[in-house]
Amino acid sequence: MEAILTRVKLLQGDITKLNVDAIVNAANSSLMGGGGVDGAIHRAGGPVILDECRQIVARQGRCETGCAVITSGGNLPAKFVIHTVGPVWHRGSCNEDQLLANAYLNSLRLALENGIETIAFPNISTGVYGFPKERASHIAIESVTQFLSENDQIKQVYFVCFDEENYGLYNSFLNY
Ligand code: AR6
Repeated sequence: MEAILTRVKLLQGDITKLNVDAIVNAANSSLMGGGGVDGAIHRAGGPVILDECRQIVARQGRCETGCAVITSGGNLPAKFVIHTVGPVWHRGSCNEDQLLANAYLNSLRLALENGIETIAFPNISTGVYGFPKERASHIAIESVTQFLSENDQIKQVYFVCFDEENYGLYNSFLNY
C-alpha cells in the first residue's frame, strides 16, 4: 500500500493550471459543458475542447454515467482532458457508489490506452451532483489505489481538491 501511495498526491486548487498528461473533467452526459469544474475547464481550454466533444457525441452519442471519453487539452497546460460523468446522488438508491467508482476506473483505463502517465482528478460528483463528500473520497481513493496496484504505467495521480472540506477529508484519509 505504501509504495502505491507514493504515486498518489494531494493538491488544493484549480485543476486547469496543472501541467500533467491529462486532467479529468466532471462532465455531464451531454458533454456540452456546464458549471463547476466543467465550466472552468472549457473556459480555460478554449473552444477546441467543446468542438471535439461535439464530434464524439455525433459519433457515439451521449456519455453515460460512469463512462469516459478523451479530447485534447486545447489551451490548457494538460495534453488531454478525460471527460467522465459521475452519478447524481439519489440517497444511495441508484447504485451511485459503483457508478462513481466506474467514473474513476474508466478514466484510468482510457488514460492507459492513451499512454498517459500523469493524471489529475477533481472530486467527481461532490459539487452540483450532491454526492456526500466523505463517502466519495473513500470511493475515489480506494478505486484509484486498487487500479494503481494492478497497472504500473501511471506514475502519478493527483487528487485536486478545490474546497477546504474535500481537502481535509483526503488529507486525513491519505494520512499525510
Ligand atoms: N478545479 C478543481 N476542482 C474544482 C474546480 C476547479 N477549477 N471548480 C470546482 N471544483 P462540480 P459534479 C470542484 O459541481 O458534482 C457541471 O455543471 C468542486 O469544489 O464541478 O460532478 C457539469 O456540467 C467539487 O468538489 O461537478 C455537470 O452538469 C468538484 O469540483 C455537473 O456540474 C465537483 O463539482 C457535475 O456535477
